[in-house]
Amino acid sequence: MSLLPVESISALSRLHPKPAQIHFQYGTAGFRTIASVLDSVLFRVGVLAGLRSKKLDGKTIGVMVTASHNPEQDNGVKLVDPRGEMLDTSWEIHATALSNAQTTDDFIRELEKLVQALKIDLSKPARVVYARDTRPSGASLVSSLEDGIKAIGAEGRNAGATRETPQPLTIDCANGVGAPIAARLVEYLGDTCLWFWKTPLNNACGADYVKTTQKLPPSLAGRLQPGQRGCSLDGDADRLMYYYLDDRSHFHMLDGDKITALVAAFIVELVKTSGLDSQIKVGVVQTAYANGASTKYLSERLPVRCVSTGVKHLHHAAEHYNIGVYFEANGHGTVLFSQPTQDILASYEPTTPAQSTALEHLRNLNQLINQTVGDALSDMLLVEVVLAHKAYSGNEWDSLYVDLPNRLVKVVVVDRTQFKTEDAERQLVSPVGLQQKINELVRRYDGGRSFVRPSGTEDVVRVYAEASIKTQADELAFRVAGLVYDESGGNPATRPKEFL
Ligand code: 16G
Ligand code: MG
Repeated sequence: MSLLPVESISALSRLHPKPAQIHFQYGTAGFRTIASVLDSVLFRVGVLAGLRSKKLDGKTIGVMVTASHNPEQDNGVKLVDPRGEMLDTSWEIHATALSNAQTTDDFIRELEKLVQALKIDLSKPARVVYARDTRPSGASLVSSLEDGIKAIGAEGRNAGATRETPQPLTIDCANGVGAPIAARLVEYLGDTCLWFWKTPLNNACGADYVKTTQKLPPSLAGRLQPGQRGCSLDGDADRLMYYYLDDRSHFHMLDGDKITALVAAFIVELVKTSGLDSQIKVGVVQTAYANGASTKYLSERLPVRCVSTGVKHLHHAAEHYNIGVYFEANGHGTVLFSQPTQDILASYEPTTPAQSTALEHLRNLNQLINQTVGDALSDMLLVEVVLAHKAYSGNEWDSLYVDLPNRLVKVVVVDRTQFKTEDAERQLVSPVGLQQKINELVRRYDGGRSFVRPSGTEDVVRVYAEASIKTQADELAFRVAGLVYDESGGNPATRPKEFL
């Protein structure tokens, strides 16, 4: 059986002497008092957290450095058990005893008593995760805690360390109906976290510009800084496209598929953490335009249905899930909570603090999301909430999956009504025989996928193609476009030359 690492504990403990005359008490929410006397307590809590983790076979123990609503000059520390609940009350007395040992030798004697009494196997691993609030005293108290974690040989992880100050978000409202509302929103949120930029209505700006050109609206050039994220709404504020500039100022688009992946994965996680996963099933609805990589990413996590293009089809299908997440790649979409699900959320009684937090987040999302119709500003707030919770930058969000190269081509045909589809627009049934030819072509491309459908808003037929490399996706799209053109009786003399 291993022994206490007495040497390292002694050496480090001497750096954190207990102030004389002060009696500490592990109370309702841990130790809490004026921050200037807490140094030794933090060190000793670090050691104790390591022992508690060993006692629980290496399960992770949490330590939170905070004095909640108390004045700024106060601080405190509390221990959290592996499932997120408060420290087992039978250990509070050990915490109090250790914190009051007068000298380093007394402290070590107390530790030895504790190890013996509780039969702690010191050869077990120990893991401690910790964080602090924003009090000025927090940083130095955390470093005392880290000394304690080190002294007992536990593995420590600072869960608050990587959180950077959130970058402001730039919103391009295409100067449409979202613009005056976004301007009001900025009044509430302050311009450090939200900027709003005016541009001529739908002129080289807005969600459609971003999706079709895959470029930053020129009016935002020089305003969006590397690492910063922005978003564009369309004129009637029912489409949302996100994007960011990487460190080298390269533009990256985060479309409706990326929004689905971000939001659906977050909701699934909350449902699971809240303990409601046997009662609430989350599902996703997409169209054939969803990037194949997004469909793969999502299908590995939850049920995914494909329906015909158009919000009405997606919305209707999403109503069949307990929580249905739908976004078209072009940025239309929302999340729907069924009535029975809303009832469950309202009445469910969580049994641990972690369940309770997750439940609260679900209830808040249910309030935040506009479930009547895809509403770009409400969707934007939803995305911001998830990014803040996950502490994701644009780059981290983008890395959930890597888009397959793709190409969308329009074909002007004599009569687009001769094009008829089935299987959520993925198969052409008319003109007869054309689907067969497309299938033969697709088979020749690695990772190839292509479908053809008549547009519902323009007098054209749309061709979509994907392949594992960009030049192949382009070539496949143009070849399918060529088949469509020829099949529809297009004049060979006016056949676009890129339709190979
Ligand atoms: C409309 C639809 C949109 C669809 C698009 C397809 C609504 C509110 N909008 O904008 O959902 O993606 O048409 O256009 O339903 P297309 O048929 O020309 O490809
Ligand atoms: Mg619109």
